[in-house]
Amino acid sequence: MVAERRRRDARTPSPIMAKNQSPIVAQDHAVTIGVPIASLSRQSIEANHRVFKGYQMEATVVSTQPFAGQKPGTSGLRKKVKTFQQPHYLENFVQAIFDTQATLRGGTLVVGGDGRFHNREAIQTILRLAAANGVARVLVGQGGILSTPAVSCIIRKHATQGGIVLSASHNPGGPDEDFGIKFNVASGGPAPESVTDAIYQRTTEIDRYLTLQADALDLDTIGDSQLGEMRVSVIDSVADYAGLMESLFDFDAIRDLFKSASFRMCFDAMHAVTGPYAKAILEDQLGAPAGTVINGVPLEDFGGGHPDPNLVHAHGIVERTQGAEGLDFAAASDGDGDRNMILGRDFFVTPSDSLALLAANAEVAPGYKAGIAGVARSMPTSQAADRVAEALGIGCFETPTGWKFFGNLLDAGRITLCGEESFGTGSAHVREKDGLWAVLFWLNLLAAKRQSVATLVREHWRRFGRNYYTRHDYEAIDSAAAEGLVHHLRLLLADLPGRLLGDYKVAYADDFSYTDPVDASVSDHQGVRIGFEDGSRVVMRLSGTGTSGATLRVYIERFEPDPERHDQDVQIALQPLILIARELAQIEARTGRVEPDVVT
Ligand code: G16
Repeated sequence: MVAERRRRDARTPSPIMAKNQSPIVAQDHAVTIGVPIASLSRQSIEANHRVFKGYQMEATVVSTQPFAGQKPGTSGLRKKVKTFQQPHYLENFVQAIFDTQATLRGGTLVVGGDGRFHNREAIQTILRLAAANGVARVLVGQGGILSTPAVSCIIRKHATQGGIVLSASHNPGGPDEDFGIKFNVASGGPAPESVTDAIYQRTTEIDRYLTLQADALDLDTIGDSQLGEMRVSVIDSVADYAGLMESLFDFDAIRDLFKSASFRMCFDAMHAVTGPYAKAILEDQLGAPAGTVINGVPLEDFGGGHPDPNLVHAHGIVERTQGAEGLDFAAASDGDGDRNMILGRDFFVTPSDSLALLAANAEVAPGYKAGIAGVARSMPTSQAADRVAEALGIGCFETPTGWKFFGNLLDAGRITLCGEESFGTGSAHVREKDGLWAVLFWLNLLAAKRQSVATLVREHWRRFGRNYYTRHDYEAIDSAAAEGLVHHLRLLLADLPGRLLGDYKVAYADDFSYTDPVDASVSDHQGVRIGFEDGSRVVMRLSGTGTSGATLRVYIERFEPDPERHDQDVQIALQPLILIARELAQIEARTGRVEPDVVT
């Protein structure tokens, strides 16, 4: 692959030169290009063929070839760092974004990431491509840091044409670990499938990208600079987001909660992106004691940890909530700040219950005082929120896994709150799930009710019943074996309804298909659902976010209306259904795995 520069006729005045400027003479090293120019439209060549800032800074056309497998998964393109470090790999994907998203030319783009290894290099690459592709302005988080919900917030607040988030979310970081890139559209939400499909399609045929030869820009100093014709504004990573949070929650009530000596909490930022946000909001604005935020400095390798806020990877704070001296409240967020885990003393709130509880109590927060229009949950998320929606008489939607599927419902005002079992909760305030938002909502709730986390949840169960729920993950299994397992399940589906599996009679069995109620788009094959007559469910699907082999997720749920039976151990309460799932899918025979790697 050859990177060469096109010769520009130096006598042609630059379209951006001030009237009195003398023509700028092309530097000698602007040489003839040897790339398939025929693949570029004349317009796009001319549009990118400029002289900037008193010296030659032309768009360079670099010839390239498609890489296989640049199809975005559940949430963007996630691969090993080493894959992204291959020459042209990131450039191809980013160019595919510019080639398919016409509004970015002349528009404004937000760029930032979770600070993981390769974040800064990737941002510099994106800036050069953005300038060469005619983007007018880029807003970059200071130090390259922006959480996923902050990107969504900034896109919306500044009415930009989109944003690029660099993150592999909860996956580990470092030279041998994971990296990722995701494009968000002008609503602030993850690109819908029509957009990711177009980007992917473009990556399969791409043969050139446009870039600038330019030194790396300073990303650490807030302020504006110029890259060719493009303005680069390094912005405070936290300010816009913090302002939005203050508009939604009762900060005075939360301040009072922190003043009460009996309330003790801890927030684990897992050395990922939420550290600066949590420190600014919880400690500086809300007066939580210094040290409330732990692991608050974003590190390129997350301190060697796995920035996934669940009982396994965030066990440090789980321990701090245990026993009579345990903390009253603890929470954690993930790599890019969109996930959350909520804990009380000796108590773990499942993400499914958290969504249901927030929906049932939304009016405690000023931003939701007027009530909520509806709720949505991803298909594998427990049906706890459905019961709240029914009681409130509001709409309830079941969508495929992936935050992008909530976008249309939020935009159309059909829902206000939404959530996923994968530690994601959010609302119409942005178009991403939002870890710190969920923590603040819980703090607002605790401040309003002055009850413990455990009491709040138990009272909720008493009122609505308890949906026992667990997820079993079998990670990095052989991809062919995983596909075979899913195929096997699909073949079983037609014969399952009416059959008795253990004590459970199958009411329905299908491969979930979703028709978007707003734009009627259809998404098929979103996971195998087996529903039983008592409302219990077994769901199985392959993860769309892993980077090694395949991950089989098994989701199990059982409804228990009787408050006398709300205190069972979750795994024991669900044991019969767990065994049914294993047997039905032939998990051991097909994957060689006896037990799951992660149980949440
Ligand atoms: C992403 C998506 C979520 C999804 C989660 C797990 O979260 O945004 O919608 O629930 O992955 O997906 P899967 O089960 O396919 O692995 P994140 O936090 O990784 O961006």
